[in-house]
Amino acid sequence: MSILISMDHSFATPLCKTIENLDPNRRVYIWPDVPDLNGITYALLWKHRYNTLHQLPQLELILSYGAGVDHILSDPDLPDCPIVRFVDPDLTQSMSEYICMQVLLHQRRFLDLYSQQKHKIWRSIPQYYAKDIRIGIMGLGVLGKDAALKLKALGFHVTGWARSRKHITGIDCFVGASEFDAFLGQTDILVCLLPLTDKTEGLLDRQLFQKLPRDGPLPGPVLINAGRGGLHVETDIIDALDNGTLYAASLDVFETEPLADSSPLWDHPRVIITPHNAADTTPYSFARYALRQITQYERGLPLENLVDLGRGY
Ligand code: NDP
Ligand code: OXD
Repeated sequence: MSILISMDHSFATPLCKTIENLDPNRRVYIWPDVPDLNGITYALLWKHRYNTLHQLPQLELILSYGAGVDHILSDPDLPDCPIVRFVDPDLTQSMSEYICMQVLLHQRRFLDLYSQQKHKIWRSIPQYYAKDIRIGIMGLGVLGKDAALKLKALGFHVTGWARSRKHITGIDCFVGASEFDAFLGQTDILVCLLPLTDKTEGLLDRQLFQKLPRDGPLPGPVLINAGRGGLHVETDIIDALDNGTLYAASLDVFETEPLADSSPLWDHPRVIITPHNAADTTPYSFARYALRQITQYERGLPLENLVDLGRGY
């Protein structure tokens, strides 16, 4: 009943130590240093090396070190076993902090104010009340719902969009393709917290940006993407920023990570870039979570946060 950790060593080493401290009887190995591949029952994965999992004939359970599982599901050699993704209150709080921070920066026109500061310009820029800014959140799962409620508490007008109907007090919820345009049509700041699946890939493109209204209080629509880079089309974002279809963007995730030095996004005056760390998993919180899931599994109890392979998230 040994555990394999397959991810970058900067995460794997502290994770391994933490699991060993929490459960000294558990054997834990870091790929590829595994003496007996037949003894591995559990795999903890983050961007693992593809086409290696078939070497683990006794593998029974996969745990994703992240909330997103696209990095696992795109392995062409995925074994037929349950996959549990990471859900954690601290991760959720971190994401909501990031989303609220980005929304507030754009609501208060921080990019323009900071640009003025760099040129020693003392000039008032119009400020608008939160209640007059419409935030639309794509994805009302664990992260999207929490961000929606926190933005609502800050006073924003918040709507959300998901695959299935949601009932969240104070949030107008839209569902599916049939209500997508109505949702976009009343969104000044678009926040994306969707998973990357075959249905969501490339969704944030020029056609979508053109559906965002231009009559809000801000100089134009704003995009905040903290889901996955595969959800957006970077050339379309740059064009939309340059031709005024979008006013500004905050991006935590990119088509290719790390973002290439040559990307024009780096130097764009109305883009805020963060290096995919809106909400980081910590080895301590993940070790506790993984051991809890494994213990439940060994006791025959239900696993939490199982991935639906059909839906892809
Ligand atoms: P959940 O699975 O809890 O929520 C996903 C939401 O997206 C659900 O509301 C789901 O709808 C909706 N959704 C999925 N597919 C569609 C679709 N085709 N059309 C409309 N809605 C859809 O995930 P989390 O909230 O926990 O995480 C979301 C994503 O955030 C992760 O997959 C990951 O990619 C990203 N992430 C990024 C981090 C970062 O640091 N940048 C950190 C953590 C996560 P329904 O509720 O109806 O199923
Ligand atoms: C995640 C992430 O999916 O950090 O948890 O991107």
